[in-house]
Amino acid sequence: MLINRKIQTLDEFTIQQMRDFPNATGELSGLLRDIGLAAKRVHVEVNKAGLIDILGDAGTMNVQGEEVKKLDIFANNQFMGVLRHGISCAGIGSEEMDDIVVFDDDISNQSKYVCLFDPLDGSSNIDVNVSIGTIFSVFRRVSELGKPATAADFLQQGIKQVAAGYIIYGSSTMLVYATRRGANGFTLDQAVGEFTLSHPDIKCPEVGKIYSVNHGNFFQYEEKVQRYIHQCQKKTKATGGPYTQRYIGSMVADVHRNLIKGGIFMYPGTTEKPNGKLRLLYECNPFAFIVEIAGGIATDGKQRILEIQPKEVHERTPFFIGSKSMMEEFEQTK
Ligand code: AHM
Repeated sequence: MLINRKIQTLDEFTIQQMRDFPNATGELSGLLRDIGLAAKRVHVEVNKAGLIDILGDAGTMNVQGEEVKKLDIFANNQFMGVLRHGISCAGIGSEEMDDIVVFDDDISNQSKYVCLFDPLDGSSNIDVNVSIGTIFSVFRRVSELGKPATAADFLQQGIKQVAAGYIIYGSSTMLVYATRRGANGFTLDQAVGEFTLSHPDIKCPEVGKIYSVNHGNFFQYEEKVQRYIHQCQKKTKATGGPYTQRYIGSMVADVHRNLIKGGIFMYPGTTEKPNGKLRLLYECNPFAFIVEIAGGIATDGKQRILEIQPKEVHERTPFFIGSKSMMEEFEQTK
């Protein structure tokens, strides 16, 4: 039988990367393998969503006061489960849970990483068969190894992330993750149930033509944002405008598209919600890390997302992210 050695699985890729570091313990590869496993389980359920009665509201509210869908709970339990039973993670924070969960057992207390995740982002799109995603962020603990993880392990600046990634459950299921060495994308080969390297060394195009924002909130945005949106709609030789507007309402899908094709995604503050909707730790930090590694820029409109010192795990921030030249145009808008 012919074996196509051009195909590289997620596990092969992470192990190969690890071999370049003689002191690596393999914990990060293990953690990524665990995340890949949970992602495959969620992929299966997402694909069954129209067939079985897993759709609909679970009848509870999450800590943000939003309706929880059943699939959110399923995804949360899968990611928490694999990380708890793995050997690489000392604790987790989830967008679906009020507080961090410290695993506090002999193996977990020896683990050097903690993980934060949004198990199912864009969940309002589940019922209508639109792409949704999982977002994750990995930090090295600052607390003492051998003891339980602490809140300080989770409340680190985004710049300290060791790895960050997302899974998009779309026309195909893809896992993209970045470390300081680069951003790489893996597509799930459903025939064999493996994530395989399909998008090596992702670079965000420096110039893009897509802008993504919720236009319904236009009159609630600050004037600078309104002026920039108008700028995006103008015909100019310098920028190649007008740009194309695309907004799915699933950040994973919106930012993924802009990362691959070039573009800017904005979730600004509004008069009603000055800090916007998106969570710094669960949504913005991981994407800021991935997009910066791929050559793009991410800010809250004033400062780099990755330099914000978080005060609490559920805090929100305005979010602007995308291609370098478009982000610079936005920053220069008066
Ligand atoms: P959700 O997971 O409760 O659906 O909320 C997160 C999503 C993001 O994926 C998306 O960018 C944003 O909410 C869209 O919000 P809006 O409908 O206000 O534009």
